[in-house]
Amino acid sequence: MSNQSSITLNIVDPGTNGVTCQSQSGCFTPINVKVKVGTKITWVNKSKLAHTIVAVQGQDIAQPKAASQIFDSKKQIASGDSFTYTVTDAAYNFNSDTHRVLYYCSIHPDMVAQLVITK
Ligand SMILES: [Cu+2]
Repeated sequence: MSNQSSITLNIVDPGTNGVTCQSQSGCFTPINVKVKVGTKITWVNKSKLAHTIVAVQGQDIAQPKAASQIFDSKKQIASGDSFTYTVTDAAYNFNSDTHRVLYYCSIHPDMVAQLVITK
């Protein structure tokens, strides 16, 4: 997947594929994706609820704090809508030891997923 120039990730309702928004592994599907700098990511909201997509400071998923300078959908993504972000060097360097960026939904903070960024 890391060599694709664009990928699509889905946001799905609880129960689909056995996942649930009540757990940290819910809704963002897949929850762990390897991407290269320059890859265009499109998240498609296939769930019935509106969500946001916001990068998280550091690796603390228990009390996620927004890192809006990395990426932030800013507004709610309604059911059927999508949000697009192209992976930057800033994201690659954000957690310089791991090159991982966590992100979450600020409306449902248990929705957490991860990008593993390569060059
Ligand atoms: Cu949400």
